Amino acid sequence: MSATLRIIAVAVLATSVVIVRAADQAAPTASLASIPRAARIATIDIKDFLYAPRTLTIAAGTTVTWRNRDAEPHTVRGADELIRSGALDQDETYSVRFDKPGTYRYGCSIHPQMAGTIVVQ
Ligand SMILES: [Cu+2]
Repeated sequence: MSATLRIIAVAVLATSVVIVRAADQAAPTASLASIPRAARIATIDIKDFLYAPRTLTIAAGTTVTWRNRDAEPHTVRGADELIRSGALDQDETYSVRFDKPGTYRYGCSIHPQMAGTIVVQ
């Protein structure tokens, strides 16, 4: 390969790397609408008798999973059947998919001081 060809080959390779990097960086700015429904997930930890985060804002279609990190059992109960877990022992989970926009308040039926809110946009 001549010196000129070698320089051209290196230039083409370098350009390819730049294009791939630009595509990678564009991904995080994708709008919510372009994310497949199946990919919309969120997690709430139950720890130290608190739901964390206490208020969670999500897009419609998101599945929320609560995980009990405490040794004590907890529940996740809303005003109706949509949010109605049984007692969750340590490391047990409970999931609900939220399809309708609105504000959903819930709490623990065992410990009335525990409260959380899901805002579905
Ligand atoms: Cu509880």
